[in-house]
Amino acid sequence: MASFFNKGFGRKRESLSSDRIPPGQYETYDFPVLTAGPTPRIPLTTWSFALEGLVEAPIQWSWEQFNALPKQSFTTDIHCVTKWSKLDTHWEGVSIETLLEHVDLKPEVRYVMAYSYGDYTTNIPLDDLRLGKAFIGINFEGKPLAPEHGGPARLVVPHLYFWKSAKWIKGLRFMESDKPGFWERGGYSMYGDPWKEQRYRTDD
Ligand SMILES: Nc1nc2c(c(=O)[nH]1)N[C@H]1C(S)=C(S)[C@@H](COP(=O)(O)O)O[C@H]1N2
Ligand SMILES: [Mo]
Repeated sequence: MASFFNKGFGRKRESLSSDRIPPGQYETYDFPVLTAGPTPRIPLTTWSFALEGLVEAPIQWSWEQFNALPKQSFTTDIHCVTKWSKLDTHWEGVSIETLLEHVDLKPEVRYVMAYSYGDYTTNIPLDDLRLGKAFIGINFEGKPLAPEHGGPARLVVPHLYFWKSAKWIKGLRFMESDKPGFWERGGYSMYGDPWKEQRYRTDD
């Protein structure tokens, strides 16, 4: 009887976690670092984060001001286009929805360009950042986010391939039409849905 239950339980757990691994991905337990170029070091005294582009009035926060915004905890799975997925990562940060309470977007806004210290950019549809789907992560697994993973702050958009989660985030630029960011100009998907395996532009 006991062994019957053990087997059943084991199988169930296995299928649960594999249901969360998109096609062509494998599960990893460490946290690989993937950066195009050197890791920027941003002193908190000069760090700032802006919302700009097609907004009635752009806004910029200092580190101190940003940290006074309401934070939330997020548990998410992340999927890198180089085929690793990591389940149940724990973050603390400020949801994009919370940030959007501070600006009036022009009605024509449909897309966002996330831009980083060190010149990395990535494009995301506005709707994919709203309703708690994305956040600016500042703590990871209970500690301040490490510089190689994008600390002091990175965008996290868990439902898209992880290249959309810009490390060392500096701001979001609101746009009317879609434009390719850094990897997208290099041939990666404009959208990057891991469940549809949208890795390259030819998969869109
Ligand atoms: N600023 C910046 N953000 C970035 C990148 C980068 O090179 N620069 N790489 C992207 C890619 S391809 C991935 S898979 C993830 C990797 O995040 P990690 O190094 O924390 O695993 O960050 C994304 N965000
Ligand atoms: Mo990636």
